[in-house]
Amino acid sequence: MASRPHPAAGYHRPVETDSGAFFKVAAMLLGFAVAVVGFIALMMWADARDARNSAPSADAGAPAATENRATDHNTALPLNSFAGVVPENAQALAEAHKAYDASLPAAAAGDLVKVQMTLKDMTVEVAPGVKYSTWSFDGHGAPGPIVHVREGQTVEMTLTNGGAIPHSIDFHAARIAPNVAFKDVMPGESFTFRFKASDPGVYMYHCGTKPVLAHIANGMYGAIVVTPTTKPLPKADKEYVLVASEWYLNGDGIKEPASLEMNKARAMLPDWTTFNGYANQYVTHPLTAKPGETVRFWVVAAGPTLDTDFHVVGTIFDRAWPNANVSGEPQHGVQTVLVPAGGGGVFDVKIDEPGLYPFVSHAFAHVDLGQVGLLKVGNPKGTMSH
Ligand SMILES: [Cu+2]
Repeated sequence: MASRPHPAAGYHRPVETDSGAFFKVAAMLLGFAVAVVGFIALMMWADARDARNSAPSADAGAPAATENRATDHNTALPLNSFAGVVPENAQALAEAHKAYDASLPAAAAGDLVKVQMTLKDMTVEVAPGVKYSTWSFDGHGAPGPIVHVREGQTVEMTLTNGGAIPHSIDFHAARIAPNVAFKDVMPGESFTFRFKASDPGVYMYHCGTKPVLAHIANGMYGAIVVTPTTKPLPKADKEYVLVASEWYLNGDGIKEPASLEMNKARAMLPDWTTFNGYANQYVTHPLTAKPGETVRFWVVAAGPTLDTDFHVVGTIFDRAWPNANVSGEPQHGVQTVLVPAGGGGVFDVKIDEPGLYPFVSHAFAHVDLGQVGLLKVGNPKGTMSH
């Protein structure tokens, strides 16, 4: 094994010896340096501690401020989870719930499409019997209304702030100076801006007021579909819009409405994840298609933070436009496609065999938390076992 020394061994050996001595000295110096740095750090820590301890006496009138500083970014576990906590009559409540209409509305005619939304603080249900105090676009809850325009149309957006604090609207479909168009609108005021919908696809819109995490987590998001006209898509028989999002609750929301638990939002520990704002709503109220029809899903992941791995159980996407890049060529025969937070995707399925086909985020914690629905093809017998 060691029969033949490496040709360079004779050359390297003395160098190694020298470097060994060098490293010994270097290690000693380094050890000394670490000790000095450690000592300095200790002194700085002691100074900081003294400063903190003397702070209450310095601004005795505002002890709350000191407290807030200490807890501002505290995402320490455990955070109380209300995932899956529903009242006993949850099934009856789920059946009574009016599902968000996922059907893509017709695009408006003409060159100019006027869109008006009035922001409103309102209580919605995010799961059966689970109430949440949202800041909502247009008083419909979350997500906001589906906006549908054709490529080349100009959108005139008028935002009226009927809420209690400043809000704004950021359209991902727009190429526009955000400091001008997406500016904060004060309570009671309105603001109008225009943009040309030149880039087809499905895009998120959302409130962009700081902290954006809180405004999106509180329900301020929706989808705009820009149907391509330069290079039209293949015909679809049914078109549905799904906005995926997650909810972070400070209570179970059953006796009284929950509101945002910011620490959970920062820690990315949702209580519920949903399509169109309500857990499992299309399990109880499935989307429908006839056998052999082409169904198109326009999907947006609103987050505020988590992605959606879109998949339809029991079939394969005949066409998928990742990132909603409908100007490009679709992928064929793919199973699961990432829809990133703040992004979109367009998916065609053509299912011949009647049945119940779940659509999910295949990151399965999402399914457990409510991001699952059914596509009911034809009139199948029986119910979904999972
Ligand atoms: Cu807002």
